[in-house]
Amino acid sequence: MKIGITCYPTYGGSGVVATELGLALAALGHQVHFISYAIPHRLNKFFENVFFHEVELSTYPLFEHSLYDLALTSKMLEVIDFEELDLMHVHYAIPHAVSAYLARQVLRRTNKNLKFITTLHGTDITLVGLEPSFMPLVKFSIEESDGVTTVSRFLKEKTLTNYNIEKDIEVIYNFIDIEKFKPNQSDLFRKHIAPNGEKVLVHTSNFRIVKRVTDTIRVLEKVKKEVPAKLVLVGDGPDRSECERLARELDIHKDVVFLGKQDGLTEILNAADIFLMPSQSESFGLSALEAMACGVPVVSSSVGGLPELNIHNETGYIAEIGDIDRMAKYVIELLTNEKRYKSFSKNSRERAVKNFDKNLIVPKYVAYYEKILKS
Ligand code: GMT
Repeated sequence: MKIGITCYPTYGGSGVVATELGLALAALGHQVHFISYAIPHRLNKFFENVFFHEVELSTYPLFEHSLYDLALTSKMLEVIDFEELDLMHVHYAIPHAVSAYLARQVLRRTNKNLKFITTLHGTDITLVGLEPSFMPLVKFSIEESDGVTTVSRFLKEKTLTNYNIEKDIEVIYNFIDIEKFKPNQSDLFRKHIAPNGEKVLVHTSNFRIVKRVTDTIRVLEKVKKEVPAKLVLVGDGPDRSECERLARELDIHKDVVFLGKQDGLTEILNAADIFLMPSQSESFGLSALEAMACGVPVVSSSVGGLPELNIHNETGYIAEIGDIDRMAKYVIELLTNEKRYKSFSKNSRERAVKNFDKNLIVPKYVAYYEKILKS
């Protein structure tokens, strides 16, 4: 197949999933054309069957705000025409599904048929999509998509109920490269971060308020009263300054390591004992899956799709949003019970391998593409 993929290229898990999916499809022999305003950051070298088309934004004195949605539509039309795409697969509803819809309508004028599939990832449904100015368009573009997938059962339910939609939605879970994200014995990074044998808690995110990163610092404060521990925070975003401030206020800043944005995630995860995900909203939790694949148990909140990923008392623990005491209690319990820790660590890796391996999930997308193309 010749597939066009549009995603947010530089920010967040939806872009990671879209890029890894495109690369996996290309490795299977499909031709993949990424269409976006910047090159997705995991497309950092030459890959056979992968092409990138940059959406250029024209400036004109009248256009005080950039017309990205329209420029994206035009670029889609150009690529669909020149490259004879079979299908567009857009990730994140706003504005990508709307642009794909527009492209399809334009093509209908010339009797050309284009199918487009929308994958919903999270806040496009649970947060920003609900804003009154976006809601009608999100509903419309979902209803008009030839196929719709969500990354969890939770997100499917939310889509149907929040937008009052009646449509077949396919749940296709996020996936992981289990050969890349795997346990390894190298302890170089751990020695650097925790030179005195402290336990290591890790959190990675884009530091948006919705991630509740400050909770990880409050959890560390409580854990440290029982077990010597460090907290490694990976990523950057709006809430980082508040986190830095809080670590100082609680006088634990020497034990909180802010690494900023990092590419070498597997080394960091392999130095971790526990992964923390205290989010206020999380449709799936891709970074928790990355940790699990490295054999790191997860202590998370109970929101959204997290219980579909992190199984309470098996791969980690789940607590109510903001219940710092309980999260800290769970962390201490795991860090002080070696037998339980080992079994949770093994279960985490096994769950990632059995349920979320790229080689299991990518064929589900291929089968879905074929189904939609035939419909
Ligand atoms: O919806 C978002 O906040 C953006 C999106 C992203 O680009 O990071 O995140 C969502 O998609 C990820 C990949 O499918 C999921 O793993 C995240 O759980 C989800 N984020 C939220 O639901 C907050």
